[in-house]
Amino acid sequence: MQHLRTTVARLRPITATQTVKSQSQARPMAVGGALRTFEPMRSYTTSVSAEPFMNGTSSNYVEEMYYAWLENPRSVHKSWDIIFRNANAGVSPGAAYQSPPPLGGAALGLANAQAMVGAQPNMEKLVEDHLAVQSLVRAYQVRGHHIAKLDPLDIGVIDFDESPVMLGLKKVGEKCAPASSRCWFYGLDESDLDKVFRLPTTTFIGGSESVLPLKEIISRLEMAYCQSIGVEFMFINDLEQCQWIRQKFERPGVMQFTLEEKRTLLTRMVRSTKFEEFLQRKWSSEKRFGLEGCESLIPALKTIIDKSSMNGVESIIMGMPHRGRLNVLANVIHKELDQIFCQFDSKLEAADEGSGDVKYHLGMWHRRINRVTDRNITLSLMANPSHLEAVDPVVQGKTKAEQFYCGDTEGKRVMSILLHGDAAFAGQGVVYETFHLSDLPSYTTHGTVHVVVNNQVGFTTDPRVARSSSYPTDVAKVVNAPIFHVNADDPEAVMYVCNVAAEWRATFHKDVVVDLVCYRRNGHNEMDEPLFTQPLMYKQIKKQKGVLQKYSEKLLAEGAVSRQDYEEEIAKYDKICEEAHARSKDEKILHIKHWLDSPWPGFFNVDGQPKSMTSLSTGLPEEELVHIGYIASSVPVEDFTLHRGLSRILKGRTAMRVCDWALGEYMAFGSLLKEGTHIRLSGQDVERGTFSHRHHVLHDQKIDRRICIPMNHISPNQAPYTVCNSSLSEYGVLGFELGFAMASPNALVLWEAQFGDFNNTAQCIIDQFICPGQAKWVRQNGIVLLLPHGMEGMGPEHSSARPERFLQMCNEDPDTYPVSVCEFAVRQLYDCNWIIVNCSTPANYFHILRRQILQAFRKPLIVITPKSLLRHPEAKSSFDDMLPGTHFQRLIPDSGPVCENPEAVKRIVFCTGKVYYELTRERNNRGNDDIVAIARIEQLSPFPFDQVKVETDRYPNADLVWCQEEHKNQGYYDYVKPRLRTTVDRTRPVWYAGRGPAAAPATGNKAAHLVELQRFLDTAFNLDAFTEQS
Ligand SMILES: Cc1ncc(C[n+]2csc(CCOP(=O)(O)OP(=O)(O)O)c2C)c(N)n1
Ligand SMILES: [Mg+2]
Repeated sequence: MQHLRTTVARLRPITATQTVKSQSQARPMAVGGALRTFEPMRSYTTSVSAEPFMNGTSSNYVEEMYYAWLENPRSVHKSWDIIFRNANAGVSPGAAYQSPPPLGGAALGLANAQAMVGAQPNMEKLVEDHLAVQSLVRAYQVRGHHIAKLDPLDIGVIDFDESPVMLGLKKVGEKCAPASSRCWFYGLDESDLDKVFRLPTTTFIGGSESVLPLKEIISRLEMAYCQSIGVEFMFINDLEQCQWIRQKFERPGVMQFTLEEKRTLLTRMVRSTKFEEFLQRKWSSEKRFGLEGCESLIPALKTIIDKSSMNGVESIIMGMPHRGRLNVLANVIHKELDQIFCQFDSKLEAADEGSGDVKYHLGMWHRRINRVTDRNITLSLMANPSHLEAVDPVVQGKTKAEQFYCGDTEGKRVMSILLHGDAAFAGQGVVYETFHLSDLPSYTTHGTVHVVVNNQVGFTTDPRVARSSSYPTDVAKVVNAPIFHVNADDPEAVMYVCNVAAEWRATFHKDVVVDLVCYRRNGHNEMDEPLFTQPLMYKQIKKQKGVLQKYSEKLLAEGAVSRQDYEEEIAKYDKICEEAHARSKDEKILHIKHWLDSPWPGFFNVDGQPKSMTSLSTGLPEEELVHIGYIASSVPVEDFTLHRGLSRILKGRTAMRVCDWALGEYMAFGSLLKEGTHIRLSGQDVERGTFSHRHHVLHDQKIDRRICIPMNHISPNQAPYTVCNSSLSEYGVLGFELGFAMASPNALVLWEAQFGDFNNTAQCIIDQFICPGQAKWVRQNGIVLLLPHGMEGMGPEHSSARPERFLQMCNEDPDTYPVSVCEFAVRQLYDCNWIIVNCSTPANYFHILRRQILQAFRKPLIVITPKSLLRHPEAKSSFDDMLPGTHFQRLIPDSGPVCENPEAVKRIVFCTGKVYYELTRERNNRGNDDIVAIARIEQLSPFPFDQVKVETDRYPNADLVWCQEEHKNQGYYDYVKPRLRTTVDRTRPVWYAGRGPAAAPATGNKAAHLVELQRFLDTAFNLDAFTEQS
């Protein structure tokens, strides 16, 4: 009794500001198990609303009853039946009430009930008490998790009583409720405990009963909401979903398991626990980020997988951090144990190219039979860097791609599971960015199951200083994901919530979070001393019985397993580990290829090599260019009202045999689509294009949301074109597209930054995945980054894609002239970690996009794209430059008057990108186009040493200048200079014409910008500029 009292006192009603329910929403409700939709709350008429007790607070409750009564008069208590009948019959306000029949007693005859009597004095009390019960039910549903027994250590890092909300309530409570425990906040007291109350339709605790004594109501609510599971869901703004969750946790007897289920659970706990023990025994001084303290993670994941497989899922893509990763690989994905164990042998020789990665970062792909469902299931665990949570959007992108390629438009066959640490889940912004992709049409994966290993510590940091939210999972509320907190020391409760989570995902196709509240038995890794920083917590942990021990004792006591069976199970697994360990000693070579998370069947030859290493023409027949040009300039649907300005733009695309930038891109995309390559272009405002040049999605000016994508009307058998404006995120969206590109080599996946400057908020994806991905994890990736760049007086944040950073991360040696081999250019591409280009013509842009797909291997492609060149009258290409036989030009030499007498040329200015047009304009102004040559390096990385050498040899008397519009410490100078020097064998100096060094990428002052421009152009053409320095 004392316990009940305290509990109820702590569950006082929420304040008005906490009430989130919209009164005007349509209210679907479950009655008799079936879901119905009711009229909006306020739409009922009648005399019922005129009854005196229908004041603000009671009206909700009465309304619910009224609607239930309208559906079925027998579903409400007799007294209410009479009131509603009388009120509906037009009885005057206050006169509809009749004295109620005894609860549970014989029903009052209807005829009897027709006789009306005046309002009784206990009427108000009856309504109040029912209201109080309703509030009580709601309080448990909203805040039962505050007092659930979630923490195995019982150290209570979350103190709800001290949180502002609860303090406020306490004050309210103190005012209303005197210290005496007799008067409870809701106006009920001990004398009410045996009274019977009708249950509101928003609870399922009654099972088949619709009335219960108060005592039983409280006890059942405590069973549902205050044991090992804490359910956070009342913020969800969908009544059907709330009702679904309520019935999952409230129905009496939901938490019962069969003997077989319990034994399977015990076996899984044995494997999870004994795996870590085995590693600890064999390699006690190796870091493995063990799972001790959260061993129930393994049965948790297996339950989610079993249930999802039962619901038709065939492929699951998982992402996870370090904690328990080896255990997941062994016991969930079923990686061969000897392959895991041999990773602990540092003397193993790596058999693959690349630098590899530590064992707890590698990925894995495995198709197997799910033993519970007897169905095939493919599991992949994505390789990831140390950077916590960075893999989240990558997993989502790969999941989306797999769904896309198998036509799974609702996520019924492919799904993702993401694992998180408590500190990282709360702290890393990419978690939020990833959640925000979850319901967007072109990014949704139709629900992810998130599992948090909430060991209540992050490395050495206490949650009380690591986050401002109560739970580490609060971020999930932003997408209305239900959150199931569960004490990980109660494996049955863990299994139950995981089942519900998987069912939730299968039913609503929305995200859901399982928060495994656990502890970390060792330090952050096995070498760390946790007592330095968490002394009290670890004193408690040292006393803590292991979860396997606790659970096995429970099952032994219940008689669910015998001691002999249990011990045999342990011995069996130990033998499996020992045998695998013996086998692992025979491994001499480490094959990182065995750790691939995304196989590309058929793309490489049997030896894993590209099927071709020859360079191909990327040109197109004239008629194809004409056809695509026609599509690009037309609206292929009837009765479509196009914006007049746009009509003009499209018409401009029909100009004779000439492409501007947008049309060059159109030609590349259109032809690849026609050839069967799926294209996905994603990023902020990419549909129109930041600079209003692309217009791949046309909008009907008269009909809301009527759009047309002409690119999808190129040819009947073409591949689909996906062009999608993304959320305003770089980290999340670039990660997503990288994951999409990982799933298949047969798609051109492009991410465009709004301005190249913003790519640095996705730096982690660039640094950790795109640049070194192949070296670390063997898997190639052909993602394309389009980064608008150029110094145009737009200020420091709209000028630079930071090419210097990309260039600095190239794996090429600047000081060694590469050996000349057959197909040198292709070989170079094959060996590089990424390709960086800055095209100066639409034709070259067209070729590089096509080359990206037509070459027989995949490398990330970074394209520094222009802004002003999009409309520059000279930045146009003739169809002649795009016909069969033409290809991407790594370097565009000067083809003007300098060619007539190269010996007379005094200077060769090398440059890249848009500055070429500024240089030629200046040269024309000066009229020295016979003595200064200008060569454009279009492919910066790999550096076209061979072609640069042709140029330097062609002009033997010219001095060499590198000209760039960027500041000296930025742009390309530091990258190009040593390569130019290597090309000429350091026989000639390389001079610099460009802006001086600076901290910011560009000035914010337009006039200063122009002065700077003129100054470096002067230097570039002043033949005496460097005489003093030479
Ligand atoms: C982005 C990032 N910042 C910092 C780190 C360094 N680091 C590694 S583990 C860790 C603590 C993680 O805590 P939590 O997420 O709770 O996982 P746990 O180790 O407790 O399982 C930190 C800070 C990292 N790996 N990634
Ligand atoms: Mg932690």
